[in-house]
Amino acid sequence: MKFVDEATIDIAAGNGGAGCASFRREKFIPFGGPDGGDGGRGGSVYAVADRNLNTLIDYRYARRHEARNGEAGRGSDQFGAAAEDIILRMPVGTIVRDLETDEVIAELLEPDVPVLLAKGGDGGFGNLHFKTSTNRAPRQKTPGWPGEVKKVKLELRVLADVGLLGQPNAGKSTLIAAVSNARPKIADYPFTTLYPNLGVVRVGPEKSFVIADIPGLIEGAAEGAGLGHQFLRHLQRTRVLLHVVDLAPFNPDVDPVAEAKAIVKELQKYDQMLYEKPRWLVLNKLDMVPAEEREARVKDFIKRFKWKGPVFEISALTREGCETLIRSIYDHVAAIKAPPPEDADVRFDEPVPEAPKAFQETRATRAAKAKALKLAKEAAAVQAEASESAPAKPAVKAAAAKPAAKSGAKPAAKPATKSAKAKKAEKAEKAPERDPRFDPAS
Ligand SMILES: Nc1nc2c(ncn2[C@@H]2O[C@H](COP(=O)(O)OP(=O)(O)OP(=O)(O)O)[C@@H](O)[C@H]2O)c(=O)[nH]1
Ligand SMILES: [Mg+2]
Repeated sequence: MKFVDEATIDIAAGNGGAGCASFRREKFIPFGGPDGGDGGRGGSVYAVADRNLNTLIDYRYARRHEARNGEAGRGSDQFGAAAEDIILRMPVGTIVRDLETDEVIAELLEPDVPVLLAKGGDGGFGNLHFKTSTNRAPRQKTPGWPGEVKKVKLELRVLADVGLLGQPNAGKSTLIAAVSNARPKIADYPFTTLYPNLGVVRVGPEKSFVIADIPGLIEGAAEGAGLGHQFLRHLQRTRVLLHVVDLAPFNPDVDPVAEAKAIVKELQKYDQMLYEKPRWLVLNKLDMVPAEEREARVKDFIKRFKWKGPVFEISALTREGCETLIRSIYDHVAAIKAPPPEDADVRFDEPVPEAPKAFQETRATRAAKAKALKLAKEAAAVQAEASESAPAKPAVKAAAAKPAAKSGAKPAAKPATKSAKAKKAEKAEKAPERDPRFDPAS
């Protein structure tokens, strides 16, 4: 099936049905009252990601998707039926954008989760809705609300953990075929791969990651050379990029360093974020390099390419070095995917809540406290003097002195309670006298 990763479609949700104004008319039932029902809701448009789809080709052919309108209300208390919603199935990883505002409406990352794209209009109200005790024969009704109409752009960005990047013929498809279950076309001419291929790499039981092979990139791709650079969008969701370099080019005049630099330049031209993504260097076709030359050639490449990141030396054909590569990738991807450590129990390290404003110490209360303390000290000193002259009942006197000092120091506390009492009394006075008619005694 043809791979299509972009499409523009029109979607239209259904309008709500109109409300109805009608009255009950029956023999021997005069003034039957209003009985016009509400209109039904219009159908909405939903999008849902489907694991079994991998292209947007369907939306190149069917470009308009409309939900039906809600039914109008009728007499005899009949409400209109709501219209059915329509569900558009798209590949996982599709981004739905409003074409006019360029706003992202939905990103379909989870399969089988419906996302609303356009809401159907609500139904109008029938006159049944407007009846009140004072208006028993309402003639009002409202039309249904219109459904949302949008022009949307669908863009597919495949969901993969690892992306392969490199010149045509670098051996990207050979690598993905060697390590994953994908079986892309492999041939010794450039641009064999025309659309992204996904493969699942199984590292162990329950341990796997997804790898994406995309078409080769060449210098000038930003200007449309080769297959252009639009398919680089499929690398945007990956967590690490593998820059595959052919270290034994068929044409001896070709310099792998210059080619690798050109790729990096194109990457930066396409998207700065993609350029800054973790990138690992994978030097391929080492089986073509004599064993004694390998080390020197790899060193020379790294030096001239000014590379400081991780380097892997492999041969996709003989699968030499592939095991180390996929284990490193798995460790990297698993570390990123690992859920963050669970938060410690908040009950034990929650900050102590601040005292409410009413209980916070004000300058006045602090001054009052200090005054009380001073008075208490003075009383204690007097007490001590008295006990020196006559040591009878010292504790009782001190106890008597303290409350006196305190009450003297906090003059604000008593009026406050008093005022509350006074308020209560006032309220009691103000309360209207009970109606004697309702008094059970009378
Ligand atoms: N000797 C040798 N040949 C390889 C190796 N890897 C790939 N090749 C050959 O290189 C040629 C191109 O390989 P592909 O995997 O199609 O390259 P590609 O990067 O996918 O190329 P495009 O899809 O055109 O971008 C094929 O003939 C492969 O057999 C390797 O490690 N050693
Ligand atoms: Mg290929």
